[in-house]
Amino acid sequence: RYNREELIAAVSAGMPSKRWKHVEGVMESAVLLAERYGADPVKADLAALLHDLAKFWPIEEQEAVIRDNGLNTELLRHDKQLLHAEVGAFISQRDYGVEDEEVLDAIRYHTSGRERMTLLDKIVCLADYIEPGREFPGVEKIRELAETSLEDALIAGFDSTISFLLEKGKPIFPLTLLARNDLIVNRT
Ligand code: DGI
Ligand code: FE
Ligand code: FE
Ligand code: FE
Repeated sequence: RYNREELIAAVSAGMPSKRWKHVEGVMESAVLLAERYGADPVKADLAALLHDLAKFWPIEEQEAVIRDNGLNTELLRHDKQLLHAEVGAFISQRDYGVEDEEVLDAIRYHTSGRERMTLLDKIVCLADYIEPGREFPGVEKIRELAETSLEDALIAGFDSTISFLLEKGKPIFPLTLLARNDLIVNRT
């Protein structure tokens, strides 16, 4: 079992310092959101710490982890940017001993989202959009929404990703559409 300090050392060693800064920002934002919306801040911190651990692995290695361990091979036919989330969840369990399914799912779905996202899924996914170092058109509006509605902010986040993909003529992973639809339909 790794303690937090050891996880920080291991994860930060596996990525450029700029990406590590992003991870620190996601931890900070995820803990704030957990406190604001009644999730466990310790779980939010752990999921945030691990969420991008595989982001800078060579794509072939990410593909190999998915192929060799019976993970979701559907991902292999989609954008390579989606792989690191599935790989991150698997490595968190196998190599870092994380057994908490809530934490593993929050890592696994932090990029794509999914239908019926848990509170922790939403928090990690949103923190990834709004951490202090993030700069993209519309991020300020998403930060503002995050003050009052986790769901509205996350919908705005998915909207911005989907618009970006449309503009680039790229395919959209079905789970992202399902996640957005589900949040809208169940909006209170
Ligand atoms: O790993 P990060 O850069 O912190 O953020 P992320 O894990 O949310 O990855 C987002 C990237 O994934 C972004 O550049 C868009 C790309 N992407 C490609 N296809 C899809 C997608 N993101 C979503 N949500 N859905 C897609 O279909
Ligand atoms: Fe990511
Ligand atoms: Fe994301
Ligand atoms: Fe991230």
